[in-house]
Amino acid sequence: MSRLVVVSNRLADPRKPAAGGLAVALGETLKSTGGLWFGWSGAVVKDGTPGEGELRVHQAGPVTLAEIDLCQEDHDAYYRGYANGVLWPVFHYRLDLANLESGYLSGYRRVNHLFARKLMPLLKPDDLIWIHDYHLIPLAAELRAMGCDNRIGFFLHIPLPPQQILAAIPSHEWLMRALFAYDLVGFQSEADLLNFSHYVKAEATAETIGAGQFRAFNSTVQAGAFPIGIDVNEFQRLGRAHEAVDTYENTRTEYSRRRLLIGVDRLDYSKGLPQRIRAFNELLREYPENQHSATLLQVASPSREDVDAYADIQHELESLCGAINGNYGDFDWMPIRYIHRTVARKRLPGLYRACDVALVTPLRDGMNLVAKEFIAAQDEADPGVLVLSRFAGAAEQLTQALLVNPYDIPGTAQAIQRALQMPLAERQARHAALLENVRKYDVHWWCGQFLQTLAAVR
Ligand code: GDG
Repeated sequence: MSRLVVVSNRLADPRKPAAGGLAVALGETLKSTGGLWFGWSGAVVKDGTPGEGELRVHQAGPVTLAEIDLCQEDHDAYYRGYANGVLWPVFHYRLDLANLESGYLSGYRRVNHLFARKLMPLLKPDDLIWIHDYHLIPLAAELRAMGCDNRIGFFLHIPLPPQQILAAIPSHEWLMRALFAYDLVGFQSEADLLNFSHYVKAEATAETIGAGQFRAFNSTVQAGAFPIGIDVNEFQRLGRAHEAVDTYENTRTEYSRRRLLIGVDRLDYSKGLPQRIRAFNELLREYPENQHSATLLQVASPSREDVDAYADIQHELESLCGAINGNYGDFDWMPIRYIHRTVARKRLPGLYRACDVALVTPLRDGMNLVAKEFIAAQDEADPGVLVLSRFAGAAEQLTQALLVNPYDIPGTAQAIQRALQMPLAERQARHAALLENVRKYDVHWWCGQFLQTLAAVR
């Protein structure tokens, strides 16, 4: 079995309890193959030289961790500027928020070149290389230019937008051509794969030469949909531990007479938070029996606060929540508990289980793992209901959820009302089907499927 080499923007130590399902799943495969994980350390060196960074290699059991520091200028251009100021908004269909006139592209290329330069000497001829996400799209092309002939796979964790949106990026052709340096490119959903297919056929006159195989730019790439999952067993184990049980009990005691709704998101404009809050407002207005009864617990964990669009969404959300609490709240009831903090991962399953309804209503999302975590955390005898945006990748799989259009505020409010009133038998039937799907297509399935496909291409 070949050694696995994982490359991601941010290095995660698979041994740390804070690591999510992805780090755990990749960690297991890395362990079994004595693998290497390469990525940015998270450290920004104030007066470092652009295109340079110190590499530190250390052993974590059988896994080798190789981490590199970035200087301020590189970090600003590559991470904050291009990856999160251009690619993230455009890939989430938000041209209005993209900083397309910026000169960040050179920094993005410089850091990908730096990653390749530092990774290259660590590689062995048989290694299977798996590169993750939009920060590192040109990495394989950089490695190829240095003579790397290994099998290289790429997985895009975020959506791929339609051709007409992608084409607004001034260097879109360069970016998409870079995908053809990979042997395998994986997307979250069939919709993303279809967008890829349309783009390469229209912009690069690509030919399809077999199932999921595209030929363009004198190269052939295999492309496929590999919907990511969670580690269901690990999450359910977490749910049985005392931190989660305490959270469950304390939440139920605190809100004993209330119906509870939950939202857990990074504070990001792609997550549809203002629309969700407005739908909750509409619920209270249109179905007043929910006043003094329903409470929305919204966790919005701080994210990318140095990018302007993120500060704007934070202010919008604070003002919306404040207005609703002011208009409807009473001395003994507040409609929204808005928590702008990161909640400990150990508490999440208990929180999910204590709630009657989950609101997972992104405007666009590659997959959305919160939807899957909520399903995994429910009490099968008395499960909660998932209200899910049709624009989350997860909607292709979780068809037994109540699917909503998050832009349709009255429609979303109506679905929330239906969720709150759903009879036990229907809740059980929907949840059983959802859990079966979440269990079958878990993170180990995803990892195995991708790596098997990668090992078999060429
Ligand atoms: C990207 C894609 C795709 C959130 N708040 C807290 C917290 N979280 C955890 C959740 C979940 C994870 O963060 C969020 O995952 P999502 O999938 O919802 O979203 P992104 O962060 O945007 O991830 C996404 C994913 O990559 C994987 O491919 O599904 O579409 O955008 O696990 O539980 N965790 C803790 N406290 C919080 O306050 N501990």
